[in-house]
Amino acid sequence: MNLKQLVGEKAAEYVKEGMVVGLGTGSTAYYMVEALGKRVKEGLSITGVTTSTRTKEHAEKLGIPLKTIDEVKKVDLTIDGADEIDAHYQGIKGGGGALLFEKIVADYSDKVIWIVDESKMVETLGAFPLPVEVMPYGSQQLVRIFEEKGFHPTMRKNDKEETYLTDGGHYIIDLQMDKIEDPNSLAGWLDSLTGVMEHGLFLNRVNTIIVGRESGLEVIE
Ligand code: ABF
Repeated sequence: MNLKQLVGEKAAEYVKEGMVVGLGTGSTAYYMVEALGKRVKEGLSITGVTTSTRTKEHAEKLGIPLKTIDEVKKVDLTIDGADEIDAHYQGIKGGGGALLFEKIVADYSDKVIWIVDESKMVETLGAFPLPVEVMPYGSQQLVRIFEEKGFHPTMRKNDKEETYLTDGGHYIIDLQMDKIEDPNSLAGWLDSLTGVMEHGLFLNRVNTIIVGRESGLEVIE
């Protein structure tokens, strides 16, 4: 069974007529967007607000009406994937490189649903490299700071081995933290660094988590 498809389609059921819906990024969110596209073809009237160029292109192909985050008063519901979720429902996102726009859309949403397969549920965050989105100007200074901290930073590359550029025109430095015992203080420290635009620690930002397990669906409210 395709657990990503299972949770993506389940999450699409939470979308009601007339909603402004934040459309997430990634291979799980893909199935949610597909399911919404089908419902739009059947007459559902919604407005999508996308979190990446690739989700925008996908939604446009399906005929989902779109507006930017600046053209709507607020977002009723955002549905997005995640890379890791710990026992306190804190998350790491950004493996797909869309963390800044994802966090912007999520933070202007009344409700946020994360959709994941069971492999994303962990005891403690950190096995997944923590993405940090940075301004290109000064990024090597940040690499040096992260190296001195022992965070094993790597500048993310695209599939042509060039420095990856986000939709926002920034670089991403991935940190290998292994275990993040205190995500709140790490997030506070990252936020204090000049040149850091955003990081992939999504703390206290989710209302519902839908987990696809081989044994079935788990909904955590
Ligand atoms: C997006 O969804 C990204 O932040 C994250 O990398 C991705 C989750 O991965 P996937 O759904 O493709 O497994 O929100």
